[in-house]
Amino acid sequence: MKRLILALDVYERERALEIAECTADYLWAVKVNWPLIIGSGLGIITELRQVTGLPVIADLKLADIPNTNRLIARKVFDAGADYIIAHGFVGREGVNAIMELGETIIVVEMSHPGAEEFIQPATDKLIELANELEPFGVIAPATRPERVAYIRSKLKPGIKILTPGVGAQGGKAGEVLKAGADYVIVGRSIYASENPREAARNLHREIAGV
Ligand code: O7M
Repeated sequence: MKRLILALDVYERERALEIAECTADYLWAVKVNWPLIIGSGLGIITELRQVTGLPVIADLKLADIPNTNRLIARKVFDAGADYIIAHGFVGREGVNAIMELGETIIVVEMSHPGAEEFIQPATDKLIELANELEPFGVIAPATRPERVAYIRSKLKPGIKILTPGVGAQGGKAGEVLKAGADYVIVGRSIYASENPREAARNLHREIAGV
């Protein structure tokens, strides 16, 4: 089973397509964030799907009023995104507006040190929100496997846990999968390496051995 998601945080369309194509064999999905959408336009989502045949996750971390979330999400799903990532702290209506249009992933905790300031104190409530709305999945930090284990213990079975923070931010794929993650999200360790295909293959092998 493939459990690796490529975080394709480059600006340039051609570079993005090249990296996605050469790593696709080892991926479950490709995640696009603002850098690539700003650099290459929304059409990159359709192109990535065509080139890789894989699902595309639009990591916009939407955090607006329901109407604005809906307006953005409609265009992004129309462009071919299979999943959209949203913040839950704006309240259930904001998330619902996206979920009505397509598959959604809710951030319940983040991977960087600053996550301890505001988002970690809200994690329990964000887990409750996810359990109520039952999105496809939630985002949790690969940099803190013990928090992933905690989140897994509170989250309804069936809701997937996707974990960024492996590699460049210090998290280890094997550890976080053992802690209960379903997928690992990896950016720089793949796209900034000299040989992205080999980097993705090595991670794929590490994951397969868990
Ligand atoms: O492997 P990296 O550090 O180069 O990239 C990690 C990617 O995951 C990058 O696209 C970040 O925006 C994203 N991310 C985090 O690093 N930390 C988080 O807490 C949340 C995300 C994310 O994907 O949120 C949905």
